[in-house]
Amino acid sequence: MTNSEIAAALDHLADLLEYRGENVFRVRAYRKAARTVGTLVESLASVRADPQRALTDLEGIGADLAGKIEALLDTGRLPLLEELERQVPAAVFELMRVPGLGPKKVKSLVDGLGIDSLDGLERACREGRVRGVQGFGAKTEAAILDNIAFAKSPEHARLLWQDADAIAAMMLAWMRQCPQARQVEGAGSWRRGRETVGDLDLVVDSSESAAVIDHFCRWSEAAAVLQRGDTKASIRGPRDVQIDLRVVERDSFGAALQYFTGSKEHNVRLRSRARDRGLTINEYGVHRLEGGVAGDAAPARGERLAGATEAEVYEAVGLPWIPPELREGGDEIDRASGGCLPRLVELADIRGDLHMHTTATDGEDTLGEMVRAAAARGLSYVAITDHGQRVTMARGLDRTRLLRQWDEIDRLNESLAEEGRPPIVVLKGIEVDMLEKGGLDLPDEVLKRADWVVASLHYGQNQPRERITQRIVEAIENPYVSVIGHPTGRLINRRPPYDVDIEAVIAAAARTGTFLEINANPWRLDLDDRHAAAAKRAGVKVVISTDAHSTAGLDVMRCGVLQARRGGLEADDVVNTRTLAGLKKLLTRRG
Ligand code: DGT
Ligand code: CA
Ligand code: CA
Ligand code: ZN
Repeated sequence: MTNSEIAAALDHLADLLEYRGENVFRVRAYRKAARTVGTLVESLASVRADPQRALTDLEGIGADLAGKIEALLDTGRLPLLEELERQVPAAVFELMRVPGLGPKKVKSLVDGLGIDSLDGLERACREGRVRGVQGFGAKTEAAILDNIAFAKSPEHARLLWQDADAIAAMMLAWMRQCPQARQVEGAGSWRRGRETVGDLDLVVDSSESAAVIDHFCRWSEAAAVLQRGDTKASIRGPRDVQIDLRVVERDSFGAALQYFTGSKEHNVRLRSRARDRGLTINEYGVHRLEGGVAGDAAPARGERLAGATEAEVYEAVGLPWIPPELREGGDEIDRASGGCLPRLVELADIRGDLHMHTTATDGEDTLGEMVRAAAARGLSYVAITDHGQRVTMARGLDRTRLLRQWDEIDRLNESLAEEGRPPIVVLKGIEVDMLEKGGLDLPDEVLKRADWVVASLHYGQNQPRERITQRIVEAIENPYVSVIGHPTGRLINRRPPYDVDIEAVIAAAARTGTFLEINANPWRLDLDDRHAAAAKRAGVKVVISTDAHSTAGLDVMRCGVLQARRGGLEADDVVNTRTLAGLKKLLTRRG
């Protein structure tokens, strides 16, 4: 069994246990294990076969789960799962995949309407039968229809960038071990930092393409060789992702890297610019067009001008090198040509992280562990922003517990200042919830004592556009709110954004000096690149935050930085590139 099959089995087990109302911690343990297995790059079989390692070394895999995984590896079967499958209707699994349909709702639909498939549910919604079930209404019915359409769209089968990146890193390391490969680079949407990746593309510089292709196809994690030619090959890698390889000679490497990085739209525009200058550009290089310019039927290829590096390819058509994150076929060629390319923000510019959770609410690690992990990552300040009391599922903080946490932060800051130079400073924060009826879940007289307030909308996401927009604008206008967290609420591949007038949100943020978040969680990346660019145009400053729920969660900052770069953001546009003193100055300007 492959990792994805085992992850699916564990997820399925969690679904069935949840449907039967079993212990939530047990359900959560299976889900966590499914996530670990599903995002693991090497195969479980090879971890198990390695005498130096054990399945229980993997995060969230204890002895019981390791036993289940071994059973799956050995027999492809899991008795507990088979037993549960006999007891629970088959459609439950499919129905629980619809965003917003938890096990309780699915149970009501199955018991109430005898729904036995996704198509059956779609039909029942269209016929208006779902609104008659206890706990459902016309609005929920419409939302279910939207979400079925969303879940069915093929666009949502793409890998998250972070998951593709784990595979790309391993593949690149393998190919760099190939003695015949002089240069190895990843291209395509992975290199452009798109939020999801369809397949991985790889360009290798070598004069011995047969040896390079042999090496590529011999990769231990290749599940199958899909196609094999003289200078190109494709394999199916971990998590079923396709990997395309192209081998070129040294003097074409830059041209091939440029071509296979794309995007298609960017390349089309670049080609047309080349034609206008009597040049032709393809994956082998930039050449002069002999005796002709644009419009000629078949001009011959003349003198070669560039190809070894990307920089010289762009230079040959009169442009500076354009960062891959900007190559989406928007206005980047005009901006490059006018000398107006932004100096994009970099991970190294980031000095602080202003959104994270601890065990006080739904985080996995304590305040002290989170802060030390942030310091170890070189950050000079963090804000602790556990949930406010509305988020009952996460044991959100009421006033008393919050004030107690802030005392704990005072003591921590004192002991950190004694230990370290330069110390990391911990800001007293909170992630308040925008209530369904308007207002926030903690009073202003508490918020005004915070150093940093994130306001987010987690409940009532199906409300109409005006209502959602109004709730967010109201939060923006609260003088104690520093930033709006994940402003559209979308979860990539899982849940569409709530219906919000993002332009009105950006305008209100500009008017009041409130910041907007780029949530760096790879499922969120919210604001996205376009919204981030719009925020910049309106003069709104952006905060890139991890929203970490564990120390490992602090590492997603780079995903948020990538999204900011795609939006054309510079260090100055991003609040948490400031020193702590600079951040405080920005905040007082708001007050
Ligand atoms: P993906 O894989 O769907 O996430 O997106 P990409 O951008 O990686 O697309 P992919 O893998 O089909 O192709 C990689 C790059 O190769 C693409 O961005 C541009 C270039 N390319 C591929 N096919 C064509 C084509 O027919 N015309 C042009 N101009 N470029 C192409
Ligand atoms: Ca690709
Ligand atoms: Ca491809
Ligand atoms: Zn959060």
